[in-house]
Amino acid sequence: MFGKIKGFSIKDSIVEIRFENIEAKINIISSSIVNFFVPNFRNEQKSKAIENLKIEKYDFDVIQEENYIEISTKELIIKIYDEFKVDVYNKEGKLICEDYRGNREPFIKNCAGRLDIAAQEGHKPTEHMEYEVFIPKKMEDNMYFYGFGERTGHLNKKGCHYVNWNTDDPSPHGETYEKLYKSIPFFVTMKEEEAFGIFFDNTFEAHFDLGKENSNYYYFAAVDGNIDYYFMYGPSIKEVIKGYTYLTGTTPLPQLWTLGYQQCRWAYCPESNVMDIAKKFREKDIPCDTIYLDIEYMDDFRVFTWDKDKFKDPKKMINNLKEDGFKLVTIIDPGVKVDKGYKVYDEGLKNGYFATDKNGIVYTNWVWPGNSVFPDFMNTEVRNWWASNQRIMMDYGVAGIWNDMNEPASFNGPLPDDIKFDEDGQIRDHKEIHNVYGHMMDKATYEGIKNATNKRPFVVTRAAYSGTQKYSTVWTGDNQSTWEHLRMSVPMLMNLGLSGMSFCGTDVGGFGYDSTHELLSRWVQVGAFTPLFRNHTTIYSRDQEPWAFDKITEDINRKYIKLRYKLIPYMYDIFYKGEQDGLPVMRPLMLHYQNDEKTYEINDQFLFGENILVAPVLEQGKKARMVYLPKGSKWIDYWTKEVFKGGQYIVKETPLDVCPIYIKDNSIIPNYPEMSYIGEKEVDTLTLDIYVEDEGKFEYSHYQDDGSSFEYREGKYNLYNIVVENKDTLNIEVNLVYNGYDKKYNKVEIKLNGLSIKTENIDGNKLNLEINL
Ligand code: MIG
Repeated sequence: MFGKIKGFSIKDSIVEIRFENIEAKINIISSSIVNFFVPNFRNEQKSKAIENLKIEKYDFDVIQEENYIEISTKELIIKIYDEFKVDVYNKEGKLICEDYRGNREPFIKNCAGRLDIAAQEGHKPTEHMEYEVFIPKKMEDNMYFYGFGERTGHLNKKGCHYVNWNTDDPSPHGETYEKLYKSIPFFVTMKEEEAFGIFFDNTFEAHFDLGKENSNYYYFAAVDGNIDYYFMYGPSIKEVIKGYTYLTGTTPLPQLWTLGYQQCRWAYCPESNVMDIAKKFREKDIPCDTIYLDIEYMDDFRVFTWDKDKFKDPKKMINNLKEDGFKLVTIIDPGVKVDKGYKVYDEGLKNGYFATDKNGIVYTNWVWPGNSVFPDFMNTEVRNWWASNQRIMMDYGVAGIWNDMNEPASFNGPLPDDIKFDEDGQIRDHKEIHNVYGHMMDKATYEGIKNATNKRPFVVTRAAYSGTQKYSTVWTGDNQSTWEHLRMSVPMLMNLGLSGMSFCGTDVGGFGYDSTHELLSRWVQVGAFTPLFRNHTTIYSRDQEPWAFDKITEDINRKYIKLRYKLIPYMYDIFYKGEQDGLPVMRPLMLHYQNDEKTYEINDQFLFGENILVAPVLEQGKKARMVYLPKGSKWIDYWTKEVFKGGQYIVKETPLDVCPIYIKDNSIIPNYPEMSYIGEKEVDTLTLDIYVEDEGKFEYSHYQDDGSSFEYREGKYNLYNIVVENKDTLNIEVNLVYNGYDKKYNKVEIKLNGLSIKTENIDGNKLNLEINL
């Protein structure tokens, strides 16, 4: 297809390589991030995921050898051969990513000698799909694959095949599912501590085959579009994630209240039901910040309206909720009801804001409001209009918007490939924009809320593409109240986190089917550590609020929801750092222990930030579980304070109210006092829970701001540096090292291993506390 190399030229950061038949552009974004672009579909390179890409300096060399062109940066050597074959070496000259040069050899299905019958039934003896874009890389032994956004199955994706085509499939998502609601064309490959990432920025139906077709190669491919992919080097996975989020954006710091517990169901309705739920939380002393309204609050599912029979005075209701410390989040679907006289429909129709068929006639399909039309979110004017509609909800006092059905989902068969969208003057087919439809809706929603409130928008979305993390929190759609789905939620959320989606969660308790006392008890133990902590269930399922079962379940819910609130300042610190380095809240162990092979495939444990290891129970009736403690550190059992050496498997007994939690030795964890919701109490004491076993010195940086506005971006925040040195004396120093926000802590309280202390009662040790606020 490409032919032989003819020559090259350099323009700023781009090396243009002329092949016989086509030109390729290699953009050296940094010493470790390189974009490979071939305009085989369209000349323009217009990413939906990457906005405002900055290339700071051009620092690379290019030479032409006899049969290849070599580009070298400080970290990489890239060799480009005829037919656009690419090999990447690290600076020590080790080949780290090699193009596969052999033929495609799909796996064979035996078909038991029934070839003719098999063919009649639609089975092909070989599994083989043709693509317009097809990039195969050589598979090696001991390769691990992570990322790919929201996927069922396990942490390591080797041997699997996945498809990017945003899909709302209401049946129970099994391990074999190749596609779900989100399409994140990004993955990390690791071999012997050496990791790199690939971001394949193609919005068409894309495929990732990790050695399923043939164990000699893995590939990424798409049914159409350009060759457009980014290679980002590690060698640490952390660096890869940093590179990926440098391109597509990091998760911005959320409002503090969004980190509290959230209660949802399809659907709290009417108003009295909502108020009862709110009251119950306070009566039962179970912290909660947020209640959701699902589709039933709308007037016959017309978006941006209220059913005034069921909700007489939404503003008043929301105010009453506010007085009790609750925020309200409402659902919004993209489908606009076809209905003359309904403002949103009329406006959109008049201005040509809806997608059309190939003849220019407004396209309709069936969703919740019945016959509906689909806003053309590819168009800036339409996005601005949708953004301005957010104000309707914000004026009622709604605190956040939950975008559902934005794959887009449809009940009357899928949207045809050739439905037309107008990307600011350029017509695009549904086939091209399907996977970014939700992304663009989220972008509009984010902008609208930002304009209306000037606060950090809280948007929750079901569909997403790479880069959606800049605009929205994600949840994993319609899971089921089954142990299988609890088990899968852990690797699923870890891979979402590695894919830039730090603010993510699943429906705690499970959405479809009926939860049980034990399942909810275990699920809330995971939920307490997932960034988005929301209990949600479907319309005809059994109730699953924290009190919906027996007293034991209620007590367990209270215990873990309270633990969550205690850890919010620690989580907020992770979010603050994550906005800079792209690292997620919920992390697979290998992210921090890449030199410990035993961590590479741990599916049922995770790190909450760097310092807290969680090993939840994910099976019914399990009274004990094995826990792996990574090497290089000691670990302290959060409940018993027992100290363990790292690099070993231990067995932890797990009665129903115990989720195994281990704190890394040399940790400093800021805590909140008990509260029923964020903002209930002014927190003027900085409480630091310190874990220290051995002699040594360690530090921690703690962040503080107003918890809601964008002023932190203008420097209105505080940073505290905490230094602990344990020798003959335990020295703890707390220093305000950046002073930009006027509300500060005026006291420091120290806990050791979770226990409040006074300076005089530490056994045999002296505590020297120096505080400079
Ligand atoms: O077709 O709004 O995933 O959370 O409760 C179902 C009703 C539509 C799907 C969402 C779910 C929500 C439900 N929605």
